Amino acid sequence: MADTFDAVVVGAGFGGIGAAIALKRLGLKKLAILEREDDLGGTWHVNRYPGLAVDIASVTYSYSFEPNPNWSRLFAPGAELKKYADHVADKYDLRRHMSFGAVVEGARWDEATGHWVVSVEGKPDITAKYLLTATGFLSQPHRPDISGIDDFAGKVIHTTAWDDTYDLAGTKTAVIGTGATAVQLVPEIAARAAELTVYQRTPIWVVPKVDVPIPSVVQKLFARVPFTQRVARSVSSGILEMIMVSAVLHYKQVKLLNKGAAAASRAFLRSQVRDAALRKQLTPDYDFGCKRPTFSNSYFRTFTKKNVNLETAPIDHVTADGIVTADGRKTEIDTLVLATGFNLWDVNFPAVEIVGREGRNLGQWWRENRFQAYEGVSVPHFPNFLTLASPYAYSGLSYFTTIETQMAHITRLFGALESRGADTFEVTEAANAEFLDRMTENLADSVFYGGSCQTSRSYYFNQHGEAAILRPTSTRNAFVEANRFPLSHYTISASR
Ligand code: NA7
Repeated sequence: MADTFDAVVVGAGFGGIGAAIALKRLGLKKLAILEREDDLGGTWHVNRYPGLAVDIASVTYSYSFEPNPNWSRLFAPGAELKKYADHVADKYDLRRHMSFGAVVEGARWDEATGHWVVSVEGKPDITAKYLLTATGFLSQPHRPDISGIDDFAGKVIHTTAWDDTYDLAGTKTAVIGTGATAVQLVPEIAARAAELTVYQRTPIWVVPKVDVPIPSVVQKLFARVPFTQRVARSVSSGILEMIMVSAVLHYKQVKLLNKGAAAASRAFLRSQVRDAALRKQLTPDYDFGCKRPTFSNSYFRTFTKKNVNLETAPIDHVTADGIVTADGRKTEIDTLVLATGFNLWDVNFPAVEIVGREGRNLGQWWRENRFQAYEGVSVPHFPNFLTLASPYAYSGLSYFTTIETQMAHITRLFGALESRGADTFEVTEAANAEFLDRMTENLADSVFYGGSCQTSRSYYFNQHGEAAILRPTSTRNAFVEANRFPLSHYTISASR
């Protein structure tokens, strides 16, 4: 067996980086950050498709304790996020803890030694006192199981494996999928390809993106007077809290807000598309927020271009040179772009096999019972384990809200271990059950249950029909609980 670590963090994206910063601040020194890709940055390293950008304003989509005055736009392009991840990893001296190409196969709690044993493909097992998985929500690409797809003779690209060397100019391209990725990518492909056909199964709500370059005078102001950037963050977060949290999770209380967002999207569509039939095809028949809403100024308008065709007939099969829809029509293509998103509920909760106390297998247990995690981070029967991509962990506001509440949780919990001279924690069954009950009760107020989501095919819903990703509370509540949860919710002990 190789080295023993204080903690193993799985994943070197923003979640893993945040967790590692929290652990280092707590004084844990022997850290191993294991990353399956060949560099850090998570989704911002993997995704490189044209048009990639944040759709949460950058002042909000970043660590509050590490503001970046240099964002070039209100909504930074993807490459700047990767650069920011590099900067933060370097500043907090995390790179030396990172191993790339380290594919974690699984981890098992060893009761006898009070350690996690982590198996990494092709390497000796490593052990650690604590295990934190920061494997992200959208990290297992979904390749659609469409008949004939493997026989396609042209170029196939999944959006998570963009081929920078492939020239789209003059191509006859098809894009399958109309999620947030397609909303960014479709206008870019339309500008290059000779013909573009977009296969839409479910339309998506799109609202305008108030995006402008950030002038250098503002960048300088942010750098010299950080307070000004904090104000900008508060304003942007406040607006997002209304659109992404209140309108969705507090639907019952503020239905008007939700209906207003849908009306704004419809009006925006009217302003971009004159053709009523096309507008109808692009208009969702489910409520705003059932599926993650998106932001774009160019997506709708793209479908009015001569070289772009929206196809809403279901795909029947793919041939060597085209796509045939259920009504027997064939569109000839030479390039097939799969903007088909990610598989969350079958393979990503958890992303690697986790076996806890008395052989409890987390994935199996979640599927046979309900998906659950106390405060979105811990699970009974899994001592010294924090699962950061968990049910009810995701703040609707920004992934960084999720990360920073989790950092606060880590800090409070490990602080308690330290002050009690303890080294082992496990959330109690009672605290976990109370949290799950409360989340379930809160969800009754959300658009997921109060609105009409049946036709949305949203990844927010799992195989049990539960919308078990978003934490159905305000962002403020998430922070308050992360900083003040009763320590009695954990069993805290010393192993020897
Ligand atoms: P999403 O939002 O999961 O979108 C995937 C899209 O692909 C969606 O429109 C799907 O249609 C479509 N899809 C998937 N499989 C098929 C098949 N078999 N046939 C036709 N269409 C299919 O992923 P994204 O990458 O766009 O966005 C992910 C997140 O990244 C986003 O929410 C932001 O948080 C950032 P469906 O809706 O299932 O009918």
